Amino acid sequence: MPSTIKGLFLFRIYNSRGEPSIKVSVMTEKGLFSACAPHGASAGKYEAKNLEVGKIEKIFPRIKKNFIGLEADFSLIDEMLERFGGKDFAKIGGNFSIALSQAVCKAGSQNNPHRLFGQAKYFPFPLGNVLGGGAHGGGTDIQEFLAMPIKAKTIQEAAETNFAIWRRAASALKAKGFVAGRNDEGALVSRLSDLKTLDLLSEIAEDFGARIGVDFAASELYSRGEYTYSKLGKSFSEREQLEFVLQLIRTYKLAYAEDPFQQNDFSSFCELAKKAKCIICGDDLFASHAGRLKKGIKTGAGNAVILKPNQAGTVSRILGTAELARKNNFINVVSHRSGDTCDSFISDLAVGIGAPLIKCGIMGSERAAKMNRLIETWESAGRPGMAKLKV
Ligand code: 2PG
Ligand code: MG
Repeated sequence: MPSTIKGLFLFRIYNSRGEPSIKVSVMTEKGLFSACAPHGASAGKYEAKNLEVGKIEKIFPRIKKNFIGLEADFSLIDEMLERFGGKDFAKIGGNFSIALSQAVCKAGSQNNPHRLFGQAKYFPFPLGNVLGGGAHGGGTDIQEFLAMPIKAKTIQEAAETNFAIWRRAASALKAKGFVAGRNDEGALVSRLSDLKTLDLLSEIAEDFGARIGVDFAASELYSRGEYTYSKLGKSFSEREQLEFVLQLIRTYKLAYAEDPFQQNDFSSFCELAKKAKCIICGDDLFASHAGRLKKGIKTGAGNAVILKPNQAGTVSRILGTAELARKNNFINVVSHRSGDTCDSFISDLAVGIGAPLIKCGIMGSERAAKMNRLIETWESAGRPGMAKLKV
C-alpha cells in the first residue's frame, strides 16, 4: 500500500564539523521518516548548490504545502524538486532537496531504501580513510590515504580490517612521536610527509592483505596551470602532475586514485587511464552528474565515478548517474562527505545499486553509522558475499 505525505518538518541540526545543517522529516500513516544533508569541504564547482540554513527556513513554509497529500514516492517528489529547484537546485538548495528526497525514500520503504533500488546480492568493499590532510585538515597535501580490504570475505571482515589498519597506523605514529590527532573524516593526521605516509600505509596494508588508494582532491591543489604541493615544497605543471601520479601508482601499487587532476581536465584523466593499471575515479570531475559522466565515458576519462547524492540533488538523479556508469563499465563508488551526520542513506544506496565500492570513512560515529548499516542490511539479506572487483 503506498503511503501519503501527511506532514513535513524541517530541523536545524549540526554536522560532524559543527556546521549548521538540515534534517527533513516526512510523516505518513506509517510513521516519521527523516534524512539529513551532508556537506563537503573540497566541494566541486559542478555540484548542486547548497542554500544557507536560514534561507531554507524562510522558504520552507511556502514550499512545504506543495508536498502535503502526495504519495511518498521519491520519483514523483524528485520531479517536483527539479521544478522548484531551478538551475543546480540553487532556489531551494541542493541540501534541502537531497534531504527531502532521501526522507521520502525512507518513508516509501519503511526505512529500507535499498529495497527500492534493487536487491542486496553482494556487498561493497569499504574504502576507509586511514590518514589524511588537505582541505580536511592534516599534515599532507594529498587529502585521503585509503585502505581497501579486498581480501575480506564478508562486510564484517572488511570493516574489522579497516579498523585494524587504522589502529596499527595510529600506534605506529604514536611510537614515532608523530601523531597529532584526527581530521574532519576521522583520519589520522601527523607530521609525516605525503611520501612517508604512503610508505607507512602500504607497509601496514600489506600485512593485512589490503590494497591502498588515495584521493588527491587535485582541484584543491590547482591554480592557473600548476599543482602546488606546499608540504613537499613543489609545484608541478599539468604534465609533471601526470608523471607524479603515475610514479605514485607504480611505486606504491595504488589500486585506487581519485581526482588526480583538476575538475576540468578530462584529457589527463584519459591519458592516465590508458597508462595506469588502477581504478581512476572522478569525483569533482563528474560531480555525480550524468551529463558530465557521459562526456567522461565518451572520452575515456577514468574508469570509475564517485556518487555523492548531495552533489546530484535528488535520489533519482544519483540513480541515473549510477545506471549510466554501470552500463558503460564504469565502477560506481558511493561516497560520504567530510561534514556528515549519522544518516546512513548512502549505505542503502551502495547495497541497492550493487556498487563495488563505498567510501565511508573508518573512525567517528558518523562514519561507523554507515558501516553499521551495511552490516545490518547484510544480516537481513542473509549474509551475501562481497562484490566482484578486480584490482
Ligand atoms: C571527497 C570528499 C569525501 P568532501 O573529496 O571525496 O571524502 O570530501 O566531502 O570534503 O568533498
Ligand atoms: Mg574526492
